[in-house]
Amino acid sequence: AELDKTAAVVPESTALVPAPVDIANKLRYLFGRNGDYTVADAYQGTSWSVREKLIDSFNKTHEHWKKEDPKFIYYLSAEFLMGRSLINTVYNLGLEGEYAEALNQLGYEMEKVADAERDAALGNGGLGRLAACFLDSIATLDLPGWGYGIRYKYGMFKQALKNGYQVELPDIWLTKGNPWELRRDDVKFEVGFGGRVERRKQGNKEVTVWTPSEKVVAQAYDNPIPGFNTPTTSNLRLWDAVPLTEFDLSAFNAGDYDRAMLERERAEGISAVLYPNDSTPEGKELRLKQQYFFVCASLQDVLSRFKAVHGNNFDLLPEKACFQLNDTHPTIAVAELMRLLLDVEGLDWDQVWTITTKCLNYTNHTVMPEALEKWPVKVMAKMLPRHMEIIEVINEGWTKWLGGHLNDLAPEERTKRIAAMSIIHENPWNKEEMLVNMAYLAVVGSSAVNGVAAIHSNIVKDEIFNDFYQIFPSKFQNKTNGVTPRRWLAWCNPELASLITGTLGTSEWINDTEKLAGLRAYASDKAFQAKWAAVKKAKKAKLAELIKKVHGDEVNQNALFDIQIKRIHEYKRQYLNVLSIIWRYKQLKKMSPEERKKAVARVCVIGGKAASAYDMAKRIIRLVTAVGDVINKDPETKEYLRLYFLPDYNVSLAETIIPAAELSQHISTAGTEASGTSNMKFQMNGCLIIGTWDGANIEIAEETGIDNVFVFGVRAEEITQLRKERKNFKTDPRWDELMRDIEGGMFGDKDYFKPLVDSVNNMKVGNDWFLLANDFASYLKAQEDVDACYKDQSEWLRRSIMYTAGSGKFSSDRTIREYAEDIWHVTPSRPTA
Ligand code: NTF
Repeated sequence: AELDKTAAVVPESTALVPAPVDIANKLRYLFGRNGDYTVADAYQGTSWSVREKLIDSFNKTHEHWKKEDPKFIYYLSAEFLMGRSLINTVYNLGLEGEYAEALNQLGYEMEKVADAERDAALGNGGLGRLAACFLDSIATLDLPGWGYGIRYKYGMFKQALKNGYQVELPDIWLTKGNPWELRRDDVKFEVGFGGRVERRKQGNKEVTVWTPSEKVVAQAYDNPIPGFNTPTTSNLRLWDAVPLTEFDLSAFNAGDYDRAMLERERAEGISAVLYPNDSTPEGKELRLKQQYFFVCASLQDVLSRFKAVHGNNFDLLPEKACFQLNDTHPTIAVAELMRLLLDVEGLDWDQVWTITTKCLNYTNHTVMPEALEKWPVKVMAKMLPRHMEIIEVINEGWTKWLGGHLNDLAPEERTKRIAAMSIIHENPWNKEEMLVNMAYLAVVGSSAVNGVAAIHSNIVKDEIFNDFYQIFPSKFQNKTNGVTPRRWLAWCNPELASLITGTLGTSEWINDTEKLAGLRAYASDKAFQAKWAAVKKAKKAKLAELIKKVHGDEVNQNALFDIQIKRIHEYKRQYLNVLSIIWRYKQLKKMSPEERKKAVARVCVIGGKAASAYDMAKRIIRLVTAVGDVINKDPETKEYLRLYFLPDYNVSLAETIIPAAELSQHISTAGTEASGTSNMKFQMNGCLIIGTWDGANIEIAEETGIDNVFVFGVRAEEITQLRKERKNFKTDPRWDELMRDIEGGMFGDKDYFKPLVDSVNNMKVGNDWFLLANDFASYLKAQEDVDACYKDQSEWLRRSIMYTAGSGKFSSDRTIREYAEDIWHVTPSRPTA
């Protein structure tokens, strides 16, 4: 075996080959092309060339970290919504000049070439994109840290429209290979499921042996993550599920070819698809399998590296590694880390519990009660029998401890409280069934628990986990979300970035967004406003081009571009937006041509995917397209109002839409949107916000100046009472009129829209859970304020500049610094360039 290893000095990399030659070489030797390149070829050649620089930086960083052995943060997440990599990599590595020039020599433009890349869409929405922004900041801040997740073969479905209805198509994103990943054939771990658990005597010790009935292999793929303005390149390690043996040989020899192939399919099925649900978990067994699969492989991987350096000194583990659980999806890590240290390493329960709780932390991302994951005990006991045992023992200890801790409560009260806080509890809808509450397991098993915006963290403390908060107040924290200013301002809006850099006299704001505050001094400067407006105009022209491409329509580029892009969800209230658009349309229809000329023209864009099984959300999409069909064709009004649904909203589409937006809508029922992060991206790009007093909108308003934001609607504290008083609520006559219009078939599809009307209009039976009717009047008023402000372009531009100037807080660098200091206790470790 020794002979396999070379002792030779490895020569330095090929970094000195000029980029155009290198691109041509890649095309020649990887793809067999010699001239006559297509844009897609240019993308491939460029990416495979850039990849090598990326790997050089990746290797240097990891050699450095290996030598230094710093504490690492591991971000465990079922989703990473990375989007495209070429532009981000080239810019983060500072190679943009070199590669733009190289492509020019070959006859191509960087932007067009970059457009040939497919999005890596291994996430649903906010939670997955946040994870991607966090990786960018972790690398940029030189923090030793990796992401861990699943390499789904099919990411988020592609959304198409057929006659105005959503249809879902598979996202086959890997067909042309993926230059941004590196398969690690030497990094594989077995992951077991099912089977039985036995106690065996080993000397005078009793040991527990789990013999799974099914095993698969987790194969590692590394996705290097370049930091900006630093030599650090960190890593996102994704696991692919493959069969244990290439074929089940015994079955194959016995002539049972079908069974051998089934084995393969069963294994590959684990990492095949991303569940396309946002905010509501899918209680499918395969989902639990996916969760355990990536958690088990990731923990084994970390422990094996730890052991290679520190042997069995596991008390040191919390000083070398910590794990952030991105929502409850990776919560099985509590039981898995226990199992590995107890059964595989042979440590004692108390020691293992201390280590485990020191290493883990949990972030909650939603208050939707239906989103808190609960697995039937039966399912878990069958798939993960040893973990179920461990969770039972944890829960016994926990409830017993609670009994002692709560001994000043009256006995009845105490029993009730303990039952309410038990990790394992009855299903309230089916008394026969017991459930494992994954959020409670995460809270009990973690050192820190955090929400993602100030208001949300308060709801976490005061409502959803209040019982736990009373016992462990210091466990609960807030970490307001952020977004990377690289992708979401500097790279997606280079025109604005260069205006900012020119004005501030430095590009340091890209690493230190607080410097954007320097723009406040120019907010009322007419000459600066004119330059600011020119950038917005250019970006609007690009979006207009896209609308033309998708819908075939020319739009009025002087109109206000009014945008709502996010997952379609009742709590996000796209429906309320549509109602106000219909109202606007009806007002325009009543006006004389002269009056219309004075109205503010709007181009409204709505985009977002509906979970495939979310019927109401799909009806909302159809309502958008149906209303658009009527409005966009109306010769009287079409100069003044348009409504377009842009299909297949994803990261790269957001990169085109956000810089062009003038008004963006964040209108969730107060108390329902944990944070929102696109609001931060819009803010950075100088887009005004109309929104409720919810999620991060509140903090954005604080930073921007509350008078610069169009705030409307009831407050979170009022919601419970308003829901109780639902039956007595008197709707606005304008609302009633709109309900009659939709019900009466003004937009066709009467029957299809009936459930939508009923869902908000039948107050008698306690409908309209998200209180659209309550906020309707104040929303229309806020929209009038928007129009009035837009008529005063200088005031509008002043506000727009104030938004960007106030966005400093919402860089994910700030968020990650807070995690690093308050929760992870990891410090920067930068390799030399
Ligand atoms: C989302 N949660 C929230 O709905 C957003 O408000 C928030 O900005 C992001 O998380 C990121 O924190 C989810 O996607 C999930 F899955 F938890 F419902």
